[in-house]
Amino acid sequence: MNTSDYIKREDKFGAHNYHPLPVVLERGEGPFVWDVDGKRYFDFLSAYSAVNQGHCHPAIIKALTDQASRLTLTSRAFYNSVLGEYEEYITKYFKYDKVLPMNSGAEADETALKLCRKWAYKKKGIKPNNAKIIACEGNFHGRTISIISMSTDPDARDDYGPFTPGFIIIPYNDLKALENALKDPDVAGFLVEPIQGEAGVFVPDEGYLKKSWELCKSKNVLFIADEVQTGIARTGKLLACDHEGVRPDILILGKALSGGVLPVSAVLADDEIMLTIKPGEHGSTFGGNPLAAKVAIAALEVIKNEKLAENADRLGKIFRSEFSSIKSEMVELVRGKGLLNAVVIKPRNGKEAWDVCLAMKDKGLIAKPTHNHIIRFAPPLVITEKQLMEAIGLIKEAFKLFE
Ligand code: IF1
Repeated sequence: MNTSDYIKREDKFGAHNYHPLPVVLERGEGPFVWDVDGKRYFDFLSAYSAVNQGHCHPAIIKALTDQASRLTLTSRAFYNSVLGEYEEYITKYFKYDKVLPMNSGAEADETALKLCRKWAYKKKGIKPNNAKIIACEGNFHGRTISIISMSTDPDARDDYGPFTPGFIIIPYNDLKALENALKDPDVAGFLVEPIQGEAGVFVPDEGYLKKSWELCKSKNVLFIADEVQTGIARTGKLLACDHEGVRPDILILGKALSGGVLPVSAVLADDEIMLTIKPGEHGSTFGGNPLAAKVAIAALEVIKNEKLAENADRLGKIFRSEFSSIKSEMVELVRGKGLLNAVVIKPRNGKEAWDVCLAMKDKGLIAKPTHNHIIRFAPPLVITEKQLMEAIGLIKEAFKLFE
């Protein structure tokens, strides 16, 4: 089978809910992936930041295979010998009283919304069914019906109604709008991405998170951070909220929590909030399974042992400064934090971000456009400076083709 055969087969038997770059991958190691012809690429998407620790990290794969042959799933109807170890590990790691384990990012976001509503009725004293949660324009929190009920992206919403009520949508990076929305006494929470990923790696003004947190505190409203994409060292700190010294009341993690090995997500909070949910009131068949628990411990260990936050911080600065030196009329703007970066592309001679991505693929580097005119650059955080410079060389060569 060649590349085109693989693509045709997916096209014939799979739903058409994606439009991938025409490359068929079969192997990965560290910052690299290889296609079915054996060609090597720098992976500059990292599975949307799930593979921060690099592809097939040996310590994570060892944790996976060791546990896989012992016990993989018990359900939460019984205790297992690993879950408690993981719960202790992750709560000490992120400094919260409790964790609620889930699988996908969307499920963790849903969990946070439910937790916030429960807290609103049990603790804040909001009248039944009246609680509201504030979210931001341009958000991305996943694909469930309640989550897309907060979305402002027509692709995510159109023809999926009716939607879940109880959300107030305000502009992102707008403290006045937040202050105004918080006047409603039925507001229970503010859900925010510290950097908006899907919106094109939109970094808010310095101080936005800190001031938002303070505004929430003044109104007894929970500050809920979706760090599914920005968390776990991606932006140069363990959490993107750490850049402003903000401690969310509810912290949502996913993606790199497993190093890209399995879907593992988590919601962290202190007892006052987390213990409002009682047995039988929320859960998941796979959440907290021993395989995921061992993988997540290993994945978080790698982040610490290999100082990946420091690496992301240092190499991110190099990346942005190298990129600003690219003399291409197509490069309009480079923005980001750590190794979560995006380049805004100005179309030229009918060529746009998609064409640049095809050219980079030919040169040996894969990345994906978002919103037609933005390319996200987010390599695994294990990439070395030497490798990063080589990758930037390939990107420069690709841009030259459009001059
Ligand atoms: C896809 C984007 C990235 C997320 C945040 C929750 C979730 C995500 C902040 C849900 C997921 C993904 C999913 C992926 C595309 C992608 C994405 F472009 F859409 F915005 F990463 F930038 N919160 N983000 O970013 O997590 O349920 O998927 O595990 O293909 O839909 P999930």
